[in-house]
Amino acid sequence: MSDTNSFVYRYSWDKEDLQTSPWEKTYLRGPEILTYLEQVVQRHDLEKHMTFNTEVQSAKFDADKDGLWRIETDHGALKARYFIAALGLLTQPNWPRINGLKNFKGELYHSARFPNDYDFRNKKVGVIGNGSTGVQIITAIAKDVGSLLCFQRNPQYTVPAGYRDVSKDERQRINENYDDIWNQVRASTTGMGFEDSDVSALSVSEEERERKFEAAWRLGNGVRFFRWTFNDLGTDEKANRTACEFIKKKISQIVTDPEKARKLMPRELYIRRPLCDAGYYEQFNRDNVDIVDIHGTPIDEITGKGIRLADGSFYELDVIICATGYDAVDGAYRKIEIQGRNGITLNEHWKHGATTFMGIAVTNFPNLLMVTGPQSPLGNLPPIIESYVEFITRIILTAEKNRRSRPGQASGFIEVTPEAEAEWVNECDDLMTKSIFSAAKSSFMFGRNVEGKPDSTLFYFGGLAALLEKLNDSVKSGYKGFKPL
Ligand code: NA7
Repeated sequence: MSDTNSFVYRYSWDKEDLQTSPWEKTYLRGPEILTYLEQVVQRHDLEKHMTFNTEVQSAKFDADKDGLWRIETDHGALKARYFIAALGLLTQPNWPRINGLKNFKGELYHSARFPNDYDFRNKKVGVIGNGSTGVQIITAIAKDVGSLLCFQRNPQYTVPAGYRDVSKDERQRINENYDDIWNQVRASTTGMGFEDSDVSALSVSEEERERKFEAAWRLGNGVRFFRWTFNDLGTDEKANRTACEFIKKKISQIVTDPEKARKLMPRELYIRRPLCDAGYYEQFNRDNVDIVDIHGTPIDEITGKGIRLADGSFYELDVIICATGYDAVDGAYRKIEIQGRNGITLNEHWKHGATTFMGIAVTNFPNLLMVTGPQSPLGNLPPIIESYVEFITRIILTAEKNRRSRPGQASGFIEVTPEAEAEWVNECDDLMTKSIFSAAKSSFMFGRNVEGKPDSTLFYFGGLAALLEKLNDSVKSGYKGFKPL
């Protein structure tokens, strides 16, 4: 389930579709999102532009011959002037590196490749991981499994999602105010359809703080809990701790077994991607659900029959689900051999961490344009994607116009300057330093969840509104940051 309100988890440019599509709940589930996308494709006759089941293996820029990209796929090669990569932030599964994983004789799944049909009734199921996905999976399957063991390294904070029906009145109000809603989305940090607070958690009384947190808890949504309540949970440790204490109190109120409650108590600050759920903590009141704390006692080995911890304890299982996340952000780019000027590869350019200019372009990779590449904002992706697509469309149209007006001359490229990229990287680092997120030890926001990956700032913490301003400034100034087109 997406945790963006369903009325803004969609493209903004088809108003008729916005007003007539049959969304009934506050959030969309996976199959509904797929149906929506299929309908967009049908409605706008897009399938003729698409080729499925084709994997790009390499893309090489040929500066010497014709300045085109040569793209090799498992179904043959092609040439292109512009290489637009929209590979997704969360597409490359991160399998845990655990001895013997492949030896497991039962059912083994990764959450990113989950089967459509499964039957876990009467089975002993183990889930490794308790981020957004682990929390959702545990909540969804707990009631339908024989037993469920949650192998948990770092418990996280999660709040109710607020999944419920959208009333007729609400729907009407939304339909009547679409323009204002999207204007607000584009003027906000996360683009999720709610206002950010401008009040410090430390500027109000304890009672007022409780009241606000309680209101957010009832309303639902993790990101709203984090940003709509107070403006400094992400920047001030003391403010952040007030939210931690509120959620911890909820955990001890909800979870009846004190030992389970103790294991579920987060030890870190509230500095990961804010989670929400449809009754996660409640699941631990079931007799068939328990936590295996693997923080001090990591998994040593997976055998044919189950999971063995470093202290020798063994858990027999029929099913293991790895909800262990993604080689996020740059993972999918790194899998393709992408080669720019002078034979330099993207992996070489990103030796110390993935860097870009505004999440779009990389020095020495002319005409490679990324949609939500590394160092783009965190938040509601549809409006972020739209912002990039609009910018990329404009810059290509300008580049093409210029190219056609100079026949016979060497054509210009869309190519970012090293200075602009360095400036963007500094800004991303600077914003990250001002936040308290960087203390999260294994967060995918810095590539720390994948062994051997460089530790670097993979997101732009400035938000959607700031990105849009920068994109618009660049357009207005004749594409500041890029070499003359
Ligand atoms: P996340 O947020 O990266 O969470 C991965 C979870 O898996 C997290 O609890 C990790 O524990 C755990 N993990 C990863 N590797 C291991 C090993 N080797 N052993 C034990 N536990 C492990 O991925 P999600 O899929 O939940 O969410 C990613 C995004 O997808 C999310 O933000 C949404 O936007 C959609 P750790 O915390 O590192 O101790």
